[in-house]
Amino acid sequence: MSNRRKFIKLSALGATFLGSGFHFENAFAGKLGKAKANMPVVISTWNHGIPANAAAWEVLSKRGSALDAVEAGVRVPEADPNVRTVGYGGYPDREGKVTLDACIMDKDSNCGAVAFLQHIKHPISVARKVMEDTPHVMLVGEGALQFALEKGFEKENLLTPASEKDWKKWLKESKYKPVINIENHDTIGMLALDSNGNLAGACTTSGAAFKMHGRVGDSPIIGAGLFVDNEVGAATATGLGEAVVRMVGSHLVVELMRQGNSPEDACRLAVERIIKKQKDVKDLQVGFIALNKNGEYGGYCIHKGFDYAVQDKSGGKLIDGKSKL
Ligand code: SD4
Repeated sequence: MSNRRKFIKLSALGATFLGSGFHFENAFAGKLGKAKANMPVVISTWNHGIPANAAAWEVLSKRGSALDAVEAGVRVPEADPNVRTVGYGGYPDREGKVTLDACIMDKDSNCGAVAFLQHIKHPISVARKVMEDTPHVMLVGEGALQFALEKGFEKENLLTPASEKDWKKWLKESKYKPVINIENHDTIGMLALDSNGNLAGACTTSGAAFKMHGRVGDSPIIGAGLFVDNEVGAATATGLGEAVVRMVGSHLVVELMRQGNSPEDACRLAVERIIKKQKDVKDLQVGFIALNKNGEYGGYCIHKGFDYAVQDKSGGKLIDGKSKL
């Protein structure tokens, strides 16, 4: 986490506006319809978003699509064994099995997801295949694996020695208690606006560390871990998935933007809704990031310590998410 601090931290209000304008038939449009859009732009959760955004930017800066950008972007932490909460090298469940969740959504509200998928390093690319090559939205477990193998993905062991060691250490006490802002809640959720003004998003995770075998969080659930509405904006979530699913968090954030709220306000209102409905948020962390059609972005979380990465024409930066508590 310490290298997060090495990056420039700026307020989300510092988003600049470049390029052409948009018009929308909703409160959001009323407020921002004539503003000039900041595009392309990509944002993603946590400091592993910095290299992920750089990969996405490779696509966006060549006028590539937001969809291609978010897939390319999140594949970076998926393949990195040092990112212990996404893809290869992710913490296993209580049985020592690495089970992955991911989803992707495009400008036309097409979406695809996989959950409880084992042995495949890039669940986001399988999710995209579900979206593009099947009539379904979500495949899980054995079925998702079978589908991935049919599509040519390679079966691999995703449990690295480091994660196995930590699991064995955990086994000694076998306590499952969600802990705030340590490496067991570091999903990558990524949102992009491309140079054609189109939005897409991707979300991928190994889920809560040492979770029950078979547990699925918010990250592969469209509306919870990720939501994109190309008329308005996009949002994605990180933190304790159960709390996000209960509020259908990312969909809520997008609807709050539709009502005219800025991305940061929409994230804050969604966080406040979660806090209101939970009895005790002492050990509960949830963070949202959001990007609207004008390229404005923001984030908000329950407890301090959540940050998100942004890349646009002005360069890359890491922003401290504002927090309620
Ligand atoms: C989950 N939301 O499985 C995921 C974990 C997470 O940052 O966000 N980590 O509940």
